[in-house]
Amino acid sequence: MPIARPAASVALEGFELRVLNVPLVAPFTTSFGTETVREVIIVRALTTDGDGWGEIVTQASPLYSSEYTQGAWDVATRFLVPALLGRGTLAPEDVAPILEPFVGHRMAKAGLELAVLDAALRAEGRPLGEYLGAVRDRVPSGVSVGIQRDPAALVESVRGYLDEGYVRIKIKIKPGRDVADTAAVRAEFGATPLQVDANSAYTLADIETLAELDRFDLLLIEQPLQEDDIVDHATLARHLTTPVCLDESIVSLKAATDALALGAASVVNIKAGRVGGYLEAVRIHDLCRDASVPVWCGGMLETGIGRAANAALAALPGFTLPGDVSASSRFYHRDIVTEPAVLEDGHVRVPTGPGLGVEIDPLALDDFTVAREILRR
Ligand code: OSB
Ligand code: MG
Repeated sequence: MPIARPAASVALEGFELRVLNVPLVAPFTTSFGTETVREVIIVRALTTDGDGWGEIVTQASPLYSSEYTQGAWDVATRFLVPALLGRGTLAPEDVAPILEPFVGHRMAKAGLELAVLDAALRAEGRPLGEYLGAVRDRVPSGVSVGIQRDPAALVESVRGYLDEGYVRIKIKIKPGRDVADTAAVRAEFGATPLQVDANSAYTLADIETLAELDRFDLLLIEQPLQEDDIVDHATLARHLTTPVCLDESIVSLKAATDALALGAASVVNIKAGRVGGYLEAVRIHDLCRDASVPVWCGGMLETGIGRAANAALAALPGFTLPGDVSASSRFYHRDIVTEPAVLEDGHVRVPTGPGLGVEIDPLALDDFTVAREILRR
C-alpha cells in the first residue's frame, strides 16, 4: 500500500553531517573485501520543531556500489544539502523530487530523506513503522555471515549465530569459496533456512558451478552477477532451480520493474539506501507484492539509526522472508543509540516511539566522530 497519510512539513534550519568510524566486533569479509571498522555518515536535520536523524550507508570504498563515503560527503555538502536548504520548508515526501535532478548518489539522498522524515514524524509524535505501513510489531531476524578462514571456521561461526537464535543464515560466497563452504554448512545444519550472497563475483561462465548449489536446498542465491547484468541474471535464473534474488541491481523502482519483467529475479532484497530512500523502498515493496514476488530487508551494517528504520520497513506485509536485520551486537560492541536492537526469540522489535523510535547516545556519537560539518540556511 502506498503511504496512507503524508507527514507534516518541517522548516529546515540546517544539516549536521558527521563521518563516524565505528569498530566492528569482528572483521566482515565479502567477495569484494574485508572491513574492520564501519565508516559511515550520520545526518542530523535541524528544524524549528526539533532534530531528525538519518544514516548514509556508503562504505569507505566503492566496491559494493559506485558510492563511497567521501563521494557521498562531497555530493551531499556541495549539491544535495544546499538544494534542500534552498527550499526551506518541505515535507519528507518532497525530498526525493527536489534531489531528483542530481543523477545517482542514492545512498546520500536516502540518508538525507530519512533525517527529514524522522524530524517530521517526531514532531507529529508518529512512529516510522506506522507511517510506512508496518503490520507487525517484531520482525524475524536473519544474519549475514562473512567469508571465514575455511569451511570449518564458517560452520563454527554459523553455530554461534544459531545458538543466539537467528532464524535464517546467509553466507557470503566467492569463486573458490562456494560449493565446499555451502556444503559444510548444509551438512552440519540440515534444516536451517540458508541462502548465499555472491556480491557480483561471478559471470555466466560460472554457470555450472552455480548450478552445483542447487543441491543444498537454498532459499535463494543473491546477486551472483554484476549490477547491470540483468539479462544474464535472467539467463542464469532459467538454468538454476535455486531462486535468483537481486541486491546490487535493484537501484530503483524502475530497475525492479525491469528485472521482474525480464525474469531476472524471483526474490528481491530491498535496501533503502541503495534505492534512494525508504519511500522508494515502499514503492518497490508494493510492486513486488502486487507481482507475488517475495521481498526481504537487506542491511548495510547500519548503526542503531538505520537499523531502527530497517526494522520498521521489514514489518511491511510483503516482507515474507527474514531480513538481514540483526541485533546491533552482531556488528558492534557499542552503538550510537541508547537502546540498540536486541535479539528476542529470533526477532527484532519494531520501535514504537515517534520517528525512528530510538534516542541518540551523544557521547558515543562524539567518540566515533572523525569529521563534522554544519550547513545552515
Ligand atoms: O550484499 O547484502 C550485502 C553488507 C555490506 C554491503 C553489502 C551487503 C552486506 C551484508 C550485511 O550482507 C548485511 C547486514 O547489514 O547485516
Ligand atoms: Mg547482498
